Order: sequence, then C-alpha cells, then structure tokens
Amino acid sequence: MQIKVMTSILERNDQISAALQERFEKAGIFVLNLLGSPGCGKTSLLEKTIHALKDTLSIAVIEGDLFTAKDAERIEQHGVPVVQINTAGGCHLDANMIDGVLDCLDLDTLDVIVIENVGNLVCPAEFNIGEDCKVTVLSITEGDDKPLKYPLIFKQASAVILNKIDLLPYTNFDLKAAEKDITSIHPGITLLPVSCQTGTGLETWFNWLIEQVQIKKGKESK
Ligand SMILES: Nc1nc2c(ncn2[C@@H]2O[C@H](COP(=O)(O)OP(=O)(O)O)[C@@H](O)[C@H]2O)c(=O)[nH]1
Ligand SMILES: [Mg+2]
Repeated sequence: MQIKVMTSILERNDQISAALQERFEKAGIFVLNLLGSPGCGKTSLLEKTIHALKDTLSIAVIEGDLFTAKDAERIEQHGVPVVQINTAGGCHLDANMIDGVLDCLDLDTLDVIVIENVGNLVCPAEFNIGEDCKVTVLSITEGDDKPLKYPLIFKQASAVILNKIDLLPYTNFDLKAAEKDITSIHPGITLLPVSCQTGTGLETWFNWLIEQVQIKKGKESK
C-alpha cells in the first residue's frame, strides 16, 4: 500500500516538473538543481559563480532550506534575484514548491535559475523540480566512501563538483578512488575538482555552465 502512495506522489511530482520544464523551455532559461550534503559548499559555489558570471549571464537563485533565510541573505548580497523556500523540516524540494514561487521571478529577463536544494544526499535525488540537469557537490571532508553509499544522487547528476580540494593534504580522502567510484556509478559523468576557498578549478566549472546555457539557447532558437 505504502509503495502505491509513494509512486503516485512521484508521478504527480513528475507531471508538475514536466509543466515547469515546458515553461522554462519557452522562456529559454537553463535550470540547474544543485544537490549535496549540508556544508559541502553549495552556497559558496553559487556565490563564486554569481561573482564571476553576473555580467555574462542573467542569474536568479531559488534557495531551499528547512527553516532559515541565511543562504538567501548571502546570495542577495551579490545583487541577483533570490527567492527563499522553507520546507519547515521537509528533507527536499518538490516541483510544486518551485511552481509556487515562480511568480516572484521575472522569467523574461533570465538566462539561468540555480535551485539550491535542501542539504541531503538521499531524498532530493528522487524529486525532479523542472530542472535541465542536476549537479551534485561532494566535499573532501565528507569522505571518499560517499559515492558508493549514496549512489542515486551521483547517478542522477550530469556533473559532480568535488569541492574543498584545498583540504586534500589534511584528510585521507582518495580523490582518484572517489572519481573512479563516481564514474562506475555514472560512466561518462563530468567531474570537476574545485576549491571555492582558493578558486582552483572554478574556471572549468564556469565554462561548463556557460556551455550548458548555450546548448539550451541553441535548442530554443531551432
Ligand atoms: N576549506 C574550504 N572550505 C570551504 C570551501 N567551500 C566552502 N567552504 C566552507 O564550508 C562551509 C559550508 O559552506 P556552505 O557554502 O555554507 O555549504 P552548503 O551548506 O552546502 O551551502 C563554510 O564554512 C564555507 O566557508 C572550500 O573549497 N574549501
Ligand atoms: Mg547552503
């Protein structure tokens, strides 16, 4: 019985997600669902990305958080539109929540919406929220065993950002082993080792993001 209920929740979610995708498609907006554990550096990555690209791309952010507006306040300081969703304890964002806040954004003016999901390596991977792709952030301090322990979030992602590589010398994290495990879960996935602290690798991430936006715009004009 419980399985049936869960299936119908996911089916309903997928319907709303498909409607959102259509809306984003019409507006020519590339939408990214940013996933990862609490503290892996999702907001830091966003701050660096906005700082570097805000003259190149028109970016807006939707922040998912259990209770606070702390991340939205950080993003607001960078001068881009930001909307906060509080899930009141819910462990993930769903398509209906995104649908509910879209009127707060001027879709006609945007190239990219990044949705920072609730920090969690499990539930957010199950729910599509109208995105073009998911990107998962894994940080060095979380341990290199996490890809095999939480495979779905790596299987669903188009790219994995391995953040905090500045901390590699101080941990037992085996970067090669983690990359091998992620690739075994998702062959051909894009792997981007970065440090939001030192800036190492961020240029490659910025270029990947710009390329995805261009691919989307190309599709739109056809
Ligand atoms: N050493 C180091 N710390 C980082 C890096 N990126 C983020 N942090 C720190 O990690 C903590 C959590 O970052 P935050 O962006 O809030 O993570 P979020 O919870 O995933 O949004 C903060 O104290 C950041 O300053 C990094 O590349 N290297
Ligand atoms: Mg955050």
